[in-house]
Amino acid sequence: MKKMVRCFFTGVILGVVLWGGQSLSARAASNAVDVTVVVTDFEYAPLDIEIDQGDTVRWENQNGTHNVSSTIGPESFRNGDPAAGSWSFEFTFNTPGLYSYVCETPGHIALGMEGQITVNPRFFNFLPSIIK
Ligand SMILES: [Cu+2]
Repeated sequence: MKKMVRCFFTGVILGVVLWGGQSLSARAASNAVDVTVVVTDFEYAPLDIEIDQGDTVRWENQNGTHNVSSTIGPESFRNGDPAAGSWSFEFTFNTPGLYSYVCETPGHIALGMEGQITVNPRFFNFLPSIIK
């Protein structure tokens, strides 16, 4: 009986892991934009965002000379030197954690161009739906 219970739980855990992995790879394949951040003089809107592991963020410059360059976080990203015009940049966050990024145009950090992204692990997101 003890062995059967252990076997059952091993099955449940294996199922959860396989399900999570499948959902992650399915999302990566679709590569859809989950959050769009508008870049203007002198802000990222929204400034602080919370997303799930595997989500893609898109930055769209609408006004001024700016860029996107990570300063803190498990993965780094940078779209190049600050530029004017209607550029856009996409990054997919596959590693959970807290990220910070800035605009490297001199003086823009002091004007508020420092954004934060919280990436939640996908496993913990669908765990409550199993318990329900
Ligand atoms: Cu800027």
